[in-house]
Amino acid sequence: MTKFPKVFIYDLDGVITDTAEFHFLAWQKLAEELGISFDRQFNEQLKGISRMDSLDRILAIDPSLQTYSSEEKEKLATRKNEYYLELIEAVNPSHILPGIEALLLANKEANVKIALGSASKNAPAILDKLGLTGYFDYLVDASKVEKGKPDPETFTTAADALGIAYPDCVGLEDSAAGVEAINKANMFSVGIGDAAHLSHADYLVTDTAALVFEEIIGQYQKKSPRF
Ligand code: B16
Ligand code: MG
Repeated sequence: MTKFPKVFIYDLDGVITDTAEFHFLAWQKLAEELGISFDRQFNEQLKGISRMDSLDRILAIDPSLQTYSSEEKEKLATRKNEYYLELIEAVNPSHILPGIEALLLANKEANVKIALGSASKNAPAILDKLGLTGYFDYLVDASKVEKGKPDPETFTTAADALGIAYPDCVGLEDSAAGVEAINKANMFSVGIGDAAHLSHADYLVTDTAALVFEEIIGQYQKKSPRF
């Protein structure tokens, strides 16, 4: 019998909406205040990574910035989040990336469950602002996991909560760390973005507008002997 996935687990930032850009701008503002700078190329490695891990990677750019106590680092991370919250204040349903709502509807029509697998503590609030919360059967955000991406826990937590075996899951991600997490969970990975960062995805599309439900299912079925 042809195998059909039972759930799609969506990353949030960079997949459902382009908050990845706001994370970049907020980190850049903090970095400038600390006298360091980084570009979009460097930012690729921050995608999907937790707030504190991102700060550690930024501080590592300058060896003289290794002296912060954990309390001071908490304050820096909070300051970045304040910049980020200002940037996302105006987020509304028009900020849903192209193709995403059609894909969610296709999930519903095919009775394939929908979960969120995000590293962001702000994820539930952003889903609400986008008006998408009602589509989701289960939400995993940073508060539900101990180990962030590239550890598979974000994705396995969603599957476990829904009682679905990992090979029956499709994960959608824009980050290298997230695709690695999906693969490690023994799920089918859909990468959204650039082959330079996401060549390890089972199936890669350049942007969300290229996501087509039937195509993802076809690619999943081609690869499913792996599972
Ligand atoms: P917050 P995702 C991730 O979300 C972002 O990609 C990453 O850049 C961010 O540092 C992380 O969430 C934590 O976000 O500071 O809002 O808790 O891509 O996994 O949906
Ligand atoms: Mg992301």
